[in-house]
Amino acid sequence: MPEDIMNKLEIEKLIKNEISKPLVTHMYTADPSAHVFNDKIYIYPSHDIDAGIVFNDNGDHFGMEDYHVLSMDDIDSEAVDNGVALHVDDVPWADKQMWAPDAAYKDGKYYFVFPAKNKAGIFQLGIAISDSPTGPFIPEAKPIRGSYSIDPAFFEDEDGRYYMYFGGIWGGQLQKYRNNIYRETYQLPKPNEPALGPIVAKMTDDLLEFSEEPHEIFILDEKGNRLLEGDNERRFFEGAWMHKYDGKYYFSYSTGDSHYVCYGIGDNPYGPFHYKGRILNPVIGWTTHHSICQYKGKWYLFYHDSSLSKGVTHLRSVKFVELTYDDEGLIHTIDPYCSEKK
Ligand code: FUB
Repeated sequence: MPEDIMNKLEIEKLIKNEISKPLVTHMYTADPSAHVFNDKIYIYPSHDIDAGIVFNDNGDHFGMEDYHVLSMDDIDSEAVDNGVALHVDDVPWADKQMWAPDAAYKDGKYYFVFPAKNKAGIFQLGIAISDSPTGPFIPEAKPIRGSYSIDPAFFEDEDGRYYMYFGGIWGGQLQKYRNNIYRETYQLPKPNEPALGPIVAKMTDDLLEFSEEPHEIFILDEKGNRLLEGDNERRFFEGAWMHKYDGKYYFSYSTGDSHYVCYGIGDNPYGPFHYKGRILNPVIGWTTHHSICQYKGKWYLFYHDSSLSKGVTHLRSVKFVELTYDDEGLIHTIDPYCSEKK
């Protein structure tokens, strides 16, 4: 729901019916990646600021400079801001735009992963490590070799293997790559051509590198064909997330310019994933971004909207709501401004 088609009155009306409140209100937060570590909930969000850059389709107005980790002792506890966990000035290779991050735990260490533009203006993904889930995180000197684009998300499978999902089109630069190679001349496919898929790679045991060439993921329609670029209410745009439910792999993502969070189901971490529907209807603001996590036997959707800033696209707030499945394992669509589930 772009800013320009929503007036202030419409925004106020939606806010009155919002199904959840911002987790914190003393700063703007977005792109929440939620995890349970040591029975507590940790949320790894972007830290939105007003960098004074006007809205454009390249996302230059998302000029974030640092990260804070939020934590909650229980699902109904207040969220605590644990201060600056990583700043762009401390990352030798990064120049600007600290976008949607994630984190994973392995062998006593916490691995924070984040995208940022390097000095040449190209997005890459970096890792930073800490003994604590809240940081501060010490960044590696270089980005992950062979990494590109935005929105990295870790996934630990039940066999203990870790994967990383990433990618985003438009400002996320994924359209500039084919088979992991960058070319300035590469563009988005035509509307009647298959859309670009998100990317996945298995990680090395130390979680610092890809252990294989990254693969493109295919999301298929009901006939088994790849979703087309012109199918912008269903095709992948950015914000990849993976979770497992009842033995199946659920790949979820944002459709960007049509503002949905959607998902597909597959039999393994590489897909293909069969498109199943919408998880979240459009929120106030242009972007939508989510994560899904299980806590004490229930599932939760973490997401953001621009309610606190009354619709300012780049000033968002992290929220959460319970997520439920039907008997077939399909996710009930959530309307963020009406508590009734469909
Ligand atoms: O926060 C900057 C960008 O906006 C993220 O990387 C995207 O997923 C979108 O939420």
